[in-house]
Amino acid sequence: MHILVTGGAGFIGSHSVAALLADGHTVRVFDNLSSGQAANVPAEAELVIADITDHAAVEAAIRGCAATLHLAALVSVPQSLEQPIETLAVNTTGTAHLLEAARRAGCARVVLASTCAVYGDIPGVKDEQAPLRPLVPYATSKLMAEELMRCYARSYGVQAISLRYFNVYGPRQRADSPYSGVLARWCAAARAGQLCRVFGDGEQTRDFVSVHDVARANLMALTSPAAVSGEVYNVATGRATSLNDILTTLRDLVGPQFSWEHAPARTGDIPHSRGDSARLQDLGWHPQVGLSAGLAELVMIR
Ligand code: UD2
Repeated sequence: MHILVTGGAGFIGSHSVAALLADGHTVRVFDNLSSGQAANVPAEAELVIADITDHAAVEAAIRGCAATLHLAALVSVPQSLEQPIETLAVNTTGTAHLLEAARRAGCARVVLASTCAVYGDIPGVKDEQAPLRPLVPYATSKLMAEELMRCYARSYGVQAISLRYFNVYGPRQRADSPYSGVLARWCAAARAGQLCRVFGDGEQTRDFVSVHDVARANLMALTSPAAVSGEVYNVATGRATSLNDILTTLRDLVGPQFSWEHAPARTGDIPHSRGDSARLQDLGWHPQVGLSAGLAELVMIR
């Protein structure tokens, strides 16, 4: 297939593009390079530099594509609190531009990158039937994008599939912002011989899913005949790992020089997050990268 990947120059995007190329597809990347980098795009893929809110550019880029992986978004929770209008414009209206362009161009399938943030702080393991409690504009913007996906599935027959990623980590995740993912920050600190910082007591847990597994989930959602249009699927391992356990693993990997300090807990931090991905597993996806192997890869590279 010829596949459009919006946000394809970013962290999850570049791994997904590589997985699609390896599966024999041709890929066009659409990215404004606001957080992604042209160097992340494999030479075999075409790169269109444009903004997801530029309707004419989206329409031109989607022409001839049988499917689209829609990753272009503003992904920072704190930025969404400071800039809710921009977040809604890119994440929600951007998805509307993409879906409308898909409808007009006859692009049969769209896969949206959504987030576990739509569940907010509800307790327990989250499956797709769990109550939704978006607590920040980022989460609301993605929930509204999911609703647009359902709308285009029902009203226009676009095969629209949303994936709710849990905490994604892996190579090429940016570590240079205070709001970068915890594993990217800690592994960068470990490589540089610097102290890392633990917000709170470190007993909070997350469901960390490797970007390699996320790329395979994206490939499956784009190609599987069994993926149900209008549905959402969690992308999670089902395992909760505490930050303290990660610190122990990193010390084993790096040595006793790896050290950390504690800082006050982040306001609004969710204590525990764990996803049930049985629905995606029914399609044949299973997480393959264990956390210790994933951490070892992150500590070694770059
Ligand atoms: C993740 C997503 C966010 C949203 C949210 C939904 C990332 C990067 N962010 O936020 O977009 O989907 O889930 O619930 O995946 N921490 C430290 N030290 C650091 C950085 C973080 O202790 O240097 C802690 C932080 O307080 C939190 C945990 O590590 O308890 C994970 O933080 P995160 O920023 O990687 O991700 P999270 O779960 O807050």
